[in-house]
Amino acid sequence: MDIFKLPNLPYEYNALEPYIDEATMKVHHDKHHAAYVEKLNAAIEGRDEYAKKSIDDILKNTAAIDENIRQSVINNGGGHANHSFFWQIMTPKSDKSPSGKLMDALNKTFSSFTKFKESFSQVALTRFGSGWAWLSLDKDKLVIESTPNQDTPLSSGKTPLFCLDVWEHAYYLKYQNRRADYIEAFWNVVNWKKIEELFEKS
Ligand code: MN3
Repeated sequence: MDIFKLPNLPYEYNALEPYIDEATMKVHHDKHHAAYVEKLNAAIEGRDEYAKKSIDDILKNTAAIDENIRQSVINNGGGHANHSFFWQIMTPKSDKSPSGKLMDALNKTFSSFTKFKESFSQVALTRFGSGWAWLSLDKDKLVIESTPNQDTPLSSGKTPLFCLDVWEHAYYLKYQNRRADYIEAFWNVVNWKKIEELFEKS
């Protein structure tokens, strides 16, 4: 039996047009994300102890994963966790900027929302090869970082608030090699309401 399941997108495939196109969303969710789930399930097959935890909880303590499947769980479990999270922090009804406590904290940490966007975009742009850009909480501090492959800030004890997939599969159909244009477009579909919720909960 499959322990982990591919979640549905919280909106239609074409909902993020024109910023993120329908064809990309289809292949990204139905093929790439689905493959991570399938390979994760294959890696943990017959190991019931992995059914008792969420994928996020498993990735918070990678040292506890059986050594012979550890890298597969980090890669494919990370792929499942990261994409599940990524779909949630986007919306066709973006407010374009946060408000309340999150806006205050971003202003305080990065001196302005514009500066925060610049720093995050720069980190996303300069991630070499495949990976992710993140805004996370490290204890009480907001931090921007990038991770290679499907690594997650959960594994270094942080709480992710927001992320951007910068693997080529996330943008190549529409933007080809223009990662900067994809990053610029992404700011139009950020689900700040969801991110504020996560921030206030943590
Ligand atoms: Mn991806």
